[in-house]
Amino acid sequence: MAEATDDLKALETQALAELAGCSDEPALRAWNTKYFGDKGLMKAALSAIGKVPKEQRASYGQEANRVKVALESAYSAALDKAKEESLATSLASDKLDVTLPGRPARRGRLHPATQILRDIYAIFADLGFQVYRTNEVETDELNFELLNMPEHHPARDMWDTFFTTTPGTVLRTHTSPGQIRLMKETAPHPIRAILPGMCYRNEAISTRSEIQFFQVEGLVVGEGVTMADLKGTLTAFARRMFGPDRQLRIRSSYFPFTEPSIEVDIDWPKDDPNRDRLTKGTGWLEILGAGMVHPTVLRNGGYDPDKVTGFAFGMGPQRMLMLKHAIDDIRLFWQNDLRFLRQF
Ligand code: FA5
Repeated sequence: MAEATDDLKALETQALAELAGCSDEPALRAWNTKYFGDKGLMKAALSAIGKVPKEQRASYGQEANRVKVALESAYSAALDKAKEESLATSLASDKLDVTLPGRPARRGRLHPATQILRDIYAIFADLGFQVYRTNEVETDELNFELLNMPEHHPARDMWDTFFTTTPGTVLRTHTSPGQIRLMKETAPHPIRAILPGMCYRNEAISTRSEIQFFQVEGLVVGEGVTMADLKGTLTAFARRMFGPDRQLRIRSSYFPFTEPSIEVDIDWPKDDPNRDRLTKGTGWLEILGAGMVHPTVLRNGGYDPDKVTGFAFGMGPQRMLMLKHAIDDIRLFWQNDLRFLRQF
């Protein structure tokens, strides 16, 4: 009998010593498995009662139970203590200083090309123009033919074109094909609208020209619309966009879909050192082409050129931004350089 309970006491002493050596929760749980798991030492000691001589069984059982309860309560006390300690450690390391000033949230902003488009919409809205959007992938018929440029017309060379893999389809080289779409939709009623959108040209990239750029087309159709209305509209627009001190220059020009045709330049700020380079020494930068809508184009749009007249223009918002802020390279717009974009 003395031998059997001695084993139990030795087991208790060993288990308690090991328990005292457990420094954290995982170690404690490993200890618990060692003594109380399915093949645990304490379990084995309890089931060993069958091998103890009959007369010693009662006291062995009592002693085994005492050791079991003692170990269980020592384990649960040690586990509680370890949990408390780990909570205290994490509270100490995660502490929050509510007096620290907050980090300012980074605010997004509109891309300068979007900003100028919105300025343009606002100015033309005040002049009574609606906004009309049309396709970026256009048919050859709308991009050229119905604009008075039949196949092989030499003026097609004015627009270096990206063709798509679908025959007869191009990336629009200008917003003018939208004129035909809008006229066909509206005829015989009057029109006063702007048509903004991205255009694509297969041309050499330079400080003033990109292969992808915005245009804003304007179209006015109605009875008695004259060149004076065109000049008045463009002058009113330029005054509001660039201020009363900037000069506007109107030159005669040629477009197959307008007759007569003009181009409009704005003077580059005189104190800017890049003036000569960007204006090829002239002091002026072209911002738009315009003219009176050609009778053939009016007819293609469903109007009777004997009854109505119209004017149209196509402007380059990015060129205008360059003028407004003396930006010396149009390529900056699509490079996504935050140092450039954050200035707007
Ligand atoms: C045209 O595209 C005509 N469709 C404009 C027009 C409309 C004339 C209606 C008459 C009636 P042009 O190729 O000149 O014309 O382009 C018009 C404007 O778009 C230019 O003044 C310029 O501001 C801008 N632009 C043209 N090409 C580029 C380019 N590669 N990069 C940036 N802006 C450009």
